[in-house]
Amino acid sequence: MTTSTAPLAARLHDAQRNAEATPQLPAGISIDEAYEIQHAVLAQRFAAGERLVGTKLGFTSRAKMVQMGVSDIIVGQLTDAMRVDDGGEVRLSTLVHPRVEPEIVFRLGHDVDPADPLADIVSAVDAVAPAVEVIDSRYRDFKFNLADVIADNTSGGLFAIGGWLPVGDVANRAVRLSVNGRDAQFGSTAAILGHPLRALRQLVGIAAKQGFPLLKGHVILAGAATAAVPFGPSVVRVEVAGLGSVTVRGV
Ligand code: OOG
Repeated sequence: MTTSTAPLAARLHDAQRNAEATPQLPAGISIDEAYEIQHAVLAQRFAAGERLVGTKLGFTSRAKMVQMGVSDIIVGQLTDAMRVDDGGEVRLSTLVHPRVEPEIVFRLGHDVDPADPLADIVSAVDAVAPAVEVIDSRYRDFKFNLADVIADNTSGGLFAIGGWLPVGDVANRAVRLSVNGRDAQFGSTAAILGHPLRALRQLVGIAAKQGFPLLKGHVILAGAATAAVPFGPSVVRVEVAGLGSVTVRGV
């Protein structure tokens, strides 16, 4: 990379803090360099007192790949400051151009060592819940390439989690996202790589390569099952058949 990581990370961090869009990164940044920038962005949040609470996968469904024109699985980081209570409010002015997505989320009951070739992340999961993710690209017009979006913490914004349940069959559950009571997106957990547990297995490899810890209590967003929809002042509800629902209100 010709440009050093630090100024790019500072620019992305400021864009997030000030809710102001920023231009895409210079061309030619590799995927490894993009994860380095992401780590540098998150380091600024950790220095400000935030805590890592999990990871999020992106582009695990065709609907998302097609919507954004990116077709590789990506991983971002979740901090405690990104968590919104179920039923809680999201101040839209703190975000650039937020969108919402329906997801399911897994919780780790014990640490997983991503470097261990025998690591079994599926058996480490102790609970599952419906989730709503508020994504927010820091790039103008929500336009980015693969390296840009990785560097920008994979458009990570905020997330809310519904009630935790023991992991049963999550293979083919209907997923519904509604806005002010009107249906906005329908899908199935099968849209997530054919089976959402596949997303977890993919995560281990990326975590090993890019230095993401997978720790007891961490939550893992498996990636949206449908395309995202713009988030304006409204009540957004995600329902996953058999898993219940979760709601956030944009104000
Ligand atoms: C990138 C984040 C994608 C997902 O669930 O696929 C993502 C974006 O679309 O801005 O979170």
